Amino acid sequence: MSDTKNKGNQALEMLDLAREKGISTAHLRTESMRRCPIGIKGACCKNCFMGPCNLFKNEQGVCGATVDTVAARNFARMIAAGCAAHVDHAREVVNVFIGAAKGELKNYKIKDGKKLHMLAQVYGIKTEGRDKNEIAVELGEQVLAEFGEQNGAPKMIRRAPKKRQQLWQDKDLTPRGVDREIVEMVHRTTVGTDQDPMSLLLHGTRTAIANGWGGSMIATELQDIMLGTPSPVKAKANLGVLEEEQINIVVHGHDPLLAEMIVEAVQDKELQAQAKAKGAKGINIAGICCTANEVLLRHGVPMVGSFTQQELAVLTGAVEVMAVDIQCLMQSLTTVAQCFHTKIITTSPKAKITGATHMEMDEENALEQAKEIVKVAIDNFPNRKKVNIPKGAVDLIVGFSHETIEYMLGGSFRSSYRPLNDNIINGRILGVAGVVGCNLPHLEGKGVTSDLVKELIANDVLVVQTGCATYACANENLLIPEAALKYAGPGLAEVCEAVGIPPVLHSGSCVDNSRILIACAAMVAEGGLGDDLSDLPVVGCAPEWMSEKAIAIGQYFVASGVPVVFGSESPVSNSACVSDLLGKGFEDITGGKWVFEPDPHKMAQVIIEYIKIKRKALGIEQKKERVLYDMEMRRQMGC
Ligand code: SF4
Ligand code: MSK
Repeated sequence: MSDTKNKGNQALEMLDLAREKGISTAHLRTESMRRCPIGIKGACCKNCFMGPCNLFKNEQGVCGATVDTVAARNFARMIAAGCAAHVDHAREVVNVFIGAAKGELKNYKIKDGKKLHMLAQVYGIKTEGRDKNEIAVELGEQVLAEFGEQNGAPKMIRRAPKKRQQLWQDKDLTPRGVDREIVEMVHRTTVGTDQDPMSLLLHGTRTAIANGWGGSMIATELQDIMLGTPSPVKAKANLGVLEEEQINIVVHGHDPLLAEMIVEAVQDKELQAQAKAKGAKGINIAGICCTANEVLLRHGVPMVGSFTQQELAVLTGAVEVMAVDIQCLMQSLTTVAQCFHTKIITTSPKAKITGATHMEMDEENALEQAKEIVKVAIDNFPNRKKVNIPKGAVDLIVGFSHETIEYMLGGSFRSSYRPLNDNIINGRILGVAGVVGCNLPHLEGKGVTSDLVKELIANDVLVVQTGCATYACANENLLIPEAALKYAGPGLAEVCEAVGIPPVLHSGSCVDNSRILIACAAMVAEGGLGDDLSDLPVVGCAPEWMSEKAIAIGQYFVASGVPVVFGSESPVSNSACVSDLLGKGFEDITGGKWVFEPDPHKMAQVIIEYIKIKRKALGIEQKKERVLYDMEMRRQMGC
């Protein structure tokens, strides 16, 4: 069983050490940082140099832009930036995918033929009698061209329910290529361009759809085809996964392409022997942030922590190398590393950090490069001084891709979402909440995410999880099947026990929120829960969001008809008009809406209330007795 001795306190333990040593971390900086009272409300505009203008104190900026325009513009720019991060990640994946299919990149292969064929169908690519690599080249090239599509819609949106596609068409929300929409979003928000708040937000919506049902979904699906579609795997999490007697390499960021190779490289016998020759008992690899999520759900590589643990991992003094790729990398990593022997290695030309060692990702020799990184770690081991690794790690089961959820709940006989839908209809499961997103340093150890999740599962809400929220819940032992018995309501506990799953299902990284969209579309297609995503008793939630990517994700859920509840403050609170548009305004257009609520108990109540409203609309508000299928009924279902 898990060692829960230090439950939730490992970060706090390390922070005491940071204070003692006088080392600055995000947690300590956030204590002394007075957040800008103007920016926090979405009231600061710096889109031209007549400003920056303070729209908290003034009704208009120098150019005449109103409080509402500035709030909408800031929000829309966050969407554009978040989408850009996901899409540029996707682009790298597609380029490697094409190279792998052409046989030019020897370390990457087309692995999941089933998923390849499914996507080929979405893109109208002929598969019969064709080699998988030939199909993959055509798919990759189509996808790449689609990013810049000037007129047509991304083909992935065909995976949304028909009614949703029609709604987007009717409301002029069907996007073009995602690059096209991001560029237009940035253009519209420049001084003196689009000044109507709803017009700005609607274009933000097109941009977000192009990302959620395009960029992010492409990253997820092509990564699965190349690296393997996840299935459940047991793993460990916490700072305690670092090994005192081994060489520790931590992978961090979002792009799994190089991290996959490092996972392979550490198995190399020669490198293992070299590690032993330096006095280490072996080589341990672990992850931080979403790169951690990627290697966790494909290989069970332990997770050191989330976004807020990155500096703390260095503070243990036990990390020989932290190899980072893109996104959510704290610049302070190199400053903290200066106090220890840790080498911070940047690997992307798009994410360099002053003071780090740069070893640029070389796709053609990725495994060789990964071995070089491992060698740096081995050579650095003798430089290690005193280590302070908190004791204990928690268990977790991860890897619930939408295919796995379908398989586990539907069974090997007939994989389908039918049993999930049935259990929602009969009331055992009240609804589903995607609890995703970041961690905030000032909320470290306060249990905001885990308290919210505990309240949801106690009310029979099945939770699906991605990103750094995973770590917060793993730390409270919520990602193990036993959590169902301890925390879940009787209906959810019964389902979890019957299937052998935790009440909190881990589905991957930030880009993998697209898995939740696909699962929702499959629930609609299965029948019995309405004919659009907005009919489902499903809610999205990011209790500790901080990244622009979270806003981009939130907007694609809202665009898809799914309401989202975000913690912390609203970034548009200076404008009652924009706050209304993001709430009631979008509810009228797409069926989704934004709610900002910092209190975890109130967040849970908002989610449960919304789920109950949807259940009532579906006519399933009363718990129904379970119907046991006899052979005839199974035959009728096509089993
Ligand atoms: Fe001020 Fe307008 Fe310039 Fe913004 S765009 S900084 S509101 S003058
Ligand atoms: S890493 S975007 S802190 S989830 Fe995806 Fe975590 Fe948020 Fe970065």
